[in-house]
Amino acid sequence: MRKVLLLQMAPGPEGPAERHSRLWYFGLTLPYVAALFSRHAEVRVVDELLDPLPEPGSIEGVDLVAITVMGAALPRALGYADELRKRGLKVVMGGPTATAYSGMVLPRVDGLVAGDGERLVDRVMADLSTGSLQGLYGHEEPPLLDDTPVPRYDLVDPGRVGFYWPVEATRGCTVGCRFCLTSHLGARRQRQKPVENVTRDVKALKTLGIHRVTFTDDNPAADRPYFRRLIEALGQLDVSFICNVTADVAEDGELLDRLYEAGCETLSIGFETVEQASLDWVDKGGRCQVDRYRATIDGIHQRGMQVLAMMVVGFDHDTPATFSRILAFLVSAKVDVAVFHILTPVAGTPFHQEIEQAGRLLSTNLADYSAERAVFRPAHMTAEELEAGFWSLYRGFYAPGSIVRRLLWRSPDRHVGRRLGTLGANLFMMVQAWRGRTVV
Ligand code: B12
Repeated sequence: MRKVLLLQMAPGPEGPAERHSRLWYFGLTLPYVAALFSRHAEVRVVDELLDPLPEPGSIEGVDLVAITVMGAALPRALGYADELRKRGLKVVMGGPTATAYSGMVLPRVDGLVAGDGERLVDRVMADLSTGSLQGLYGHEEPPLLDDTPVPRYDLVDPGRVGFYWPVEATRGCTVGCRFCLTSHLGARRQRQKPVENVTRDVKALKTLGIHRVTFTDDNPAADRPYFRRLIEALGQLDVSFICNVTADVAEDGELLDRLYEAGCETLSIGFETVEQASLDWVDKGGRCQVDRYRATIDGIHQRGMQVLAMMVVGFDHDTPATFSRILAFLVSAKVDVAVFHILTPVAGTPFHQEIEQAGRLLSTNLADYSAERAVFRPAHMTAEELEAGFWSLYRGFYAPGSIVRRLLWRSPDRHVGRRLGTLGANLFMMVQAWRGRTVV
């Protein structure tokens, strides 16, 4: 049996990474890619967000090192790959970031898996056994997701992750936000796993004693009939779940009822901004209107679910006043949890092309592309003002007064345990914000 070492790299500059004792929100990539490789090999997994990577010189008895990277992790991943290859180890890399920056990655690995790992991992392993890794592995057409393995959840240490475990139903998004890689890599198409595969994965989690799941899907409701079938099936499984929807979907009262009945605890929504001009620029304005956000949030709360707002700052229509407008809106609407990002021009998106052509890029060092740094020149403020505004917004949202107004000054509901959990999450984020840390 071949042996594969599968690694997830932490973000940041080269050198030792900042590690977490626990990952409160973890992705599906490692357990899922491990399952793809497990069809051919014995797999060992190291997540650098949690544990140090093995010293390149100490790796023995491994046929292939497979690396997944996200965003700002790419420069460190390439440095590590160089060290491994100097010692004769074979390295393949994959994930959306490696795909978007394939020109940078390809010369420094033995194989780059561009796009989905399905089918391509089989080809990599076949070529590995004949000693003929091919460099670039890509799809002519993105594969169907009808034969997906159960993620290797058994490789995850429950003591080192949060309460919500990742599950995936769909891949790709049809909306086409100008800054988002998912839409553009996937050509604004969505592919779906059969609902039975999703329920099978949730049942696998239940056998491990996990009853709370979070969908990694960007937009699982893009195909409404599929989404309804999914919700109905989840409703039979007695689990609680979190999932993304677009703000317009969350205006559908009947759908909200079905979601609540099926066990949905929290809807995560990319509101992005409270400046309608910015939302129009994103290309989301056609379907989402800022003046309807408040009613959308109220509708979700009235049904006993919570709202996680995903916000972005740094649009060309944003000014220094935008930060306080966003904060005032989120606090008055009593949003339960929020995640903030600085707009980041990722290669492969229309936004990146515009910013590059306009000569507005301030940094091309991907280690800065963490969504906490201003890596391009904003239109109506300086880069320093954008970063300062981002931190003031983040700290303001998780300030004690804001937490009290959002979570405690409101009519009690019957989900006492859940409310306490959200309060705990807010207090944790308050500490993180003051320590200057965002990623969970
Ligand atoms: C969960 C998640 C996180 C978690 C990660 C927790 C963890 N590391 O365990 C957190 C919240 C920490 C996070 C942080 C960030 N994230 Co993130 N994240 C996601 C999310 C929602 C799900 C990832 C997932 O589990 N997908 C499901 C798995 C199965 O799919 P997959 O990872 O694509 O893997 C498939 C293929 O890509 C391939 N594959 C992947 N890796 C490998 C490796 C090998 C060897 C092979 C063969 C194949 C392969 O095979 C898989 C099966 O087909 C995605 C969006 C999405 N829907 O994918 C964004 C996403 C990956 N994140 C993104 C970004 C931008 C970030 C941040 C920079 C900004 C931010 N704050 O969100 C930070 C950066 C962190 C860093 N390392 O620098 C972008 C990446 C764009 C880019 N090129 O940079 C995405 C695509 C979101 C988006 N729409 O823009 N994220």
